[in-house]
Amino acid sequence: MRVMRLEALQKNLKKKQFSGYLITNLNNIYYFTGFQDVPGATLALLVSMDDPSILLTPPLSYVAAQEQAENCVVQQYPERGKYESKIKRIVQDWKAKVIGFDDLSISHYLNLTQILKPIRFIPDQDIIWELRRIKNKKEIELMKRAAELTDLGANVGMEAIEVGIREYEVAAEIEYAMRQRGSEGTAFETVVASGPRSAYPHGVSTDRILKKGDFIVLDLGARYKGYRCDITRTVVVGKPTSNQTRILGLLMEAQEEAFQAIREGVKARTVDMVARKIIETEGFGKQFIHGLGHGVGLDIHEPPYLSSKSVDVLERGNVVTDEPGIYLQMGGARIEDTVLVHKTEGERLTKAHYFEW
Ligand SMILES: [Mn+2]
Repeated sequence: MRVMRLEALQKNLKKKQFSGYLITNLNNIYYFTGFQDVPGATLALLVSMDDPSILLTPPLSYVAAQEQAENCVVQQYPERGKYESKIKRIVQDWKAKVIGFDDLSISHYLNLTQILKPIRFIPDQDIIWELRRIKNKKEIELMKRAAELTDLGANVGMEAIEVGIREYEVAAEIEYAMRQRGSEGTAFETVVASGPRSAYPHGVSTDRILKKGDFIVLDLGARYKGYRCDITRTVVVGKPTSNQTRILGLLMEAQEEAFQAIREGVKARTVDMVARKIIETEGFGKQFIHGLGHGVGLDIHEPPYLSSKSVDVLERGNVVTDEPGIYLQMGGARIEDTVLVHKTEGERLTKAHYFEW
């Protein structure tokens, strides 16, 4: 399976007339080799047209990479300063003119350009996203497991909510429950945003104490074998006001209508527009301050993007979020599910119930 990915990448390189490609993004390295290193590790996967690919690792990662990485030869660089000179030696063997890359830091880019003159380094991530945005059967299985763990976290979070406890206590309950069943940490920083803080779309969690009448936005996700998931539920502590009921009802309608529009071949911006129109008609257009959704996979935000400016078209095997939100001074609300795109419909991977009010 991963061999096929590498071959597909090489085909794309040929089309774009690159002599080779330099991968440093750890999720991309995992995607092509099956080897997942710790965040912050400095690795490089060098993919050429003809020679076997080479995975370059620091000594700390070398043994694990040798055991786990498929479809490549693993080599180590002895110390931090030797990383670029090792890349230089490999690339010179390719007799390359133009090399594509996914994610070089500016300093690595400048150094490599300098020491490998006249070879040109060209950033091109599309070449990889073209592959990664379509999930295969195995990836979908992993994402469904991540979704089950995410649902569990959402349910535990909703049940934990009560007057008098702090946001971080709810976050801790959510994360413990997911981790205890096999989530690798979280897909992203857990959001428990209450009262006025619910107006921050990425409000993480603080020591604020939950009060009666607060909107509470729970935005969370699990991670399983590298694959992430994303869910948001908004609940009210105690009895909601008619205004809160109205906003939550409107979001549910917008989210459901957009969900019904999801299928292969539909423009991502059309799906965004379906939800946006419903919210605009009720006068909250200006308070829906972000795009409707984003792709999810090894990254929590990845192509395709569902927004009014997106040029993406949905394809079978995309996994995207559907998450309209309304953010008012008094507090905000958002409802989100992660959805798998099929030929004629979408499939909600997250299924945690909506709070009843
Ligand atoms: Mn999201």
